[in-house]
Amino acid sequence: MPEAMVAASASESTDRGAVQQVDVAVVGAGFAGLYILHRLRKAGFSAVGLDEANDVGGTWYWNRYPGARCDIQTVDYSYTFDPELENAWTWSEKYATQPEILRYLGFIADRYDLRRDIRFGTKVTSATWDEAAQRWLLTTSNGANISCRDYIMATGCLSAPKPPEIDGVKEFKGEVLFTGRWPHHDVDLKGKRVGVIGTGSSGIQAIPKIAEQAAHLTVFQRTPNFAMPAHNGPRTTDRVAQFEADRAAFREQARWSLAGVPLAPTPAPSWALSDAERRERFEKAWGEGDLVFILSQLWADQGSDVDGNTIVADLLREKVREIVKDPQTAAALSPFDHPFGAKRPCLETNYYTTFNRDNVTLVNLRDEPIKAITATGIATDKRSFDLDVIVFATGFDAMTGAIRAVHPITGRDGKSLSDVWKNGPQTYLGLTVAGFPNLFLITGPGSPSVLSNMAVSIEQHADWVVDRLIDMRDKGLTTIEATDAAQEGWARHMADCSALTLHRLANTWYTGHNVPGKALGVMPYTGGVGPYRSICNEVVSKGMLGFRLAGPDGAAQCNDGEIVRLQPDVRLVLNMLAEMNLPAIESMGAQGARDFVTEFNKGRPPGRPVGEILDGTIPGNERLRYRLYRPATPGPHPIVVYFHGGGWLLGDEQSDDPFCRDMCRRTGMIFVSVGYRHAPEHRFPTAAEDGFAATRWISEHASHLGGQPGPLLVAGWSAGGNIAAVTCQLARDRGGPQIAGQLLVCPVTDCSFDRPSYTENATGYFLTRALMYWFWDIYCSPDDRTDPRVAPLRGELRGLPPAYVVTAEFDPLRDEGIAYAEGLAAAGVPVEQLKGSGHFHSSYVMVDVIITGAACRAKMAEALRRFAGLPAAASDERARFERKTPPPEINAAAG
Ligand code: N01
Repeated sequence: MPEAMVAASASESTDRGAVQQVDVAVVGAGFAGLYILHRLRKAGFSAVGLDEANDVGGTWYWNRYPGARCDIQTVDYSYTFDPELENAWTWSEKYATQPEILRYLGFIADRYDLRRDIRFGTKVTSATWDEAAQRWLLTTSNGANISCRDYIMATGCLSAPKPPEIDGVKEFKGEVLFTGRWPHHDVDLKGKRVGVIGTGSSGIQAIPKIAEQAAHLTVFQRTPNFAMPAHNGPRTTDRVAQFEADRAAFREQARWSLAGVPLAPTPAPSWALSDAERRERFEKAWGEGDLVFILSQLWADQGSDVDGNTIVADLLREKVREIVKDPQTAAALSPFDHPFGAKRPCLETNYYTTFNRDNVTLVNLRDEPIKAITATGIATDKRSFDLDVIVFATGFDAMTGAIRAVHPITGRDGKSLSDVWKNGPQTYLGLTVAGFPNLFLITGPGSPSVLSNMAVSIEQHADWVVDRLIDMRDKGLTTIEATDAAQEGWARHMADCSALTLHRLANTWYTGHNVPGKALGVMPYTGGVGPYRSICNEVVSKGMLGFRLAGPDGAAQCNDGEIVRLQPDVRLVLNMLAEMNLPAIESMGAQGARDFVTEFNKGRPPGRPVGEILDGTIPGNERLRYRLYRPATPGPHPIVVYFHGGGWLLGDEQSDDPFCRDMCRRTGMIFVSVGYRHAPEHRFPTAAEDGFAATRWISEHASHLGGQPGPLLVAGWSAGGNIAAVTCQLARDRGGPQIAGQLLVCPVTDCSFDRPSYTENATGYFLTRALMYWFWDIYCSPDDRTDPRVAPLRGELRGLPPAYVVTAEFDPLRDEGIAYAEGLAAAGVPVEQLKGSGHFHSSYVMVDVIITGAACRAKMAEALRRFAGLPAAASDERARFERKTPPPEINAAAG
């Protein structure tokens, strides 16, 4: 780190020999450290706080650059643990300034008398787990070393400034300033030529203020960021009104929300809204001046789908063009390389208008990279800029920097945290690390932290940790440590959550990309504050699942395992269903069950648009209905005959509508969903025979339907998968039609209930064993059940079309699907399997809700295209949002 960045606090050594003995040591005296100290003291633990700074404040102590404010509304960005405190302090603005937030934290320290337990101006220089004593030994830069049983890092996520990685900083003869270590004295920029490097949140807040003072400001921008106006002002927003109406409910809703702010995400996807509706929503959000609002209230797919996101991004770019007068400058300020929200968006006050000023120049480093910092200023590879002051707003070694880099942390068996994390941070719940007993991280990697309202996350983390320490004390336990299995499970769950978002498509400090050489991967937990809270609670209710606990007199407990094995959205849906406490479907009777499903489906948003949807009937004795989905691309297209699910009893040709639309779009093929007849009115083998008859008719009328003549494809889900499999066998045995491939999604293939998945997943995953028994009883008498027309696994498997068999881990039908795939392979049929881990029976067809099913449907679509002899569909998500046109060259003086 360059000398200019060295922190201001001086430290004096006192009494190096003595060791301070405490129950708990807490590093950091910001939002987190202060609250933890308060909780620890109330719980009767002896504790010491340590901070390199000379006073409380944490990030707000250091980040005192001009324009620094919070960008979560202050009504949300506050402690909530003490209702009296909320009466005692009133914020003055919608977004408080750094001095006001610092005053607030000072007020907290005074109100709860916390300063007396904090050693300021003191850095921890090493932390080592002492196996014999079962305690941590901390060495410090100032005063006595510390022996503590528990060590809590409340060090913040954005507290270790990142070196600027630009040659020549030391050569510069002018003044060098860092937004993350701004001097405590007044900085006079009047009449000076100032250069600012960096246009993240810090730069975007500081630039307008610096421009007001400086003779000339040159902004060196490597990557434009999305920003929207804060519309700051007095603290009188709708959110404050909501808070005042019912404070407790407001706080509780925030605790269970996704971002720690009481806003429920909008359910409507972008495609369900008209252009005018989308515009209206966007303008409202733009006027609101609230990041959480715009990130959650526009349309449901903005954070998870490139197309939904691009609509917002385009509207934001349009705003930049409206505000910034010079079109070239506007183009350069328009983000082009990341989806909106995947990189931290910013709130701005006069940022864009600043580029209309005569004394401001934007230098686009994409066109002319910085070559070096020289004695007199900054040289790009095209020109030189003479400067009196350089401000580095270049960001932080986020999330891990403050934990890993500040001092060596040595855990069990002499392992260093830096080594353990060399390929990226590994934690359990973001709170603990296997191999590092009694070490706790507050808002560490793996916690919602920076993707949430930090105030809410900090309180939750601190409460969880201190409550565990109290429980352990009550039970005579003194050490707690995450198990490897739990930690690995958390990494998998983190990856599952990240796959739901667009974070994976952006190179940001969330992913470690801003620090050269740093291990890459999404570091914060992207599953949301409420779900995270429920997981932490579940760990406790399941007997501290994934933790090894021990006490001095041999007391020990370890309930090992993974806390979340389901996909995150599957977990949410199943929890929601459990909370609804619905009667068992099999208790409703056939008609009751049908009514229930119809009612249930009514609340679901429509599927995505396709080229055309037609309803028709298949002539014959029974005039079966069908629904045809045609792609928007020019035809004729291959045809897929599709059979819906529903246990041979429920649903119709419309009930898997979102799935058919989605697959029609992905495959570029016609889907014809067949309304086969149902039990109990029409028992076995009606559904099977209808399926075959419909397939034959569709094959004979392929051209008439606008499809390609020749071999068809068949597909089906659940009981529909059963009918698809049976149709392939009948078509082979009855002389056609020709079928080029079969897609079987969680199919019923056998009449045996003995396979392990029937026992493992008997209850709790919507399709239960009892429900399957009921479906079977209604459809097929026991004597008929081994007939291959209902148990295709018992039929001849040779000579069948190639198959793609999809199963779900938490599905009673899982093992019979796998058995069918294995049987096909053994019979020489080309077969591929997709075993969806963490998924349940309905995962793939709940298109609008189970977003994690999308990746599986993409694979199913590719399989169908292979069967039809079509090339793979283009799937480069990045290419879909990146603005390839390079921003035009920027003039020296904008505006
Ligand atoms: O840091 P950043 P920040 N040459 O990493 C550029 C929180 N926060 O301090 O994007 C040239 O976002 C870099 O460019 P690029 C908030 O969570 C909150 O602004 O890497 N440029 C980028 O433009 C925020 O996200 C508030 O290409 C270089 C900038 O420097 C987080 O802190 C206020 C460079 C760094 O942006 C970090 O924000 C402030 C180089 N060598 C911060 N190296 C609130 O309002 C880096 N850059 C509460």
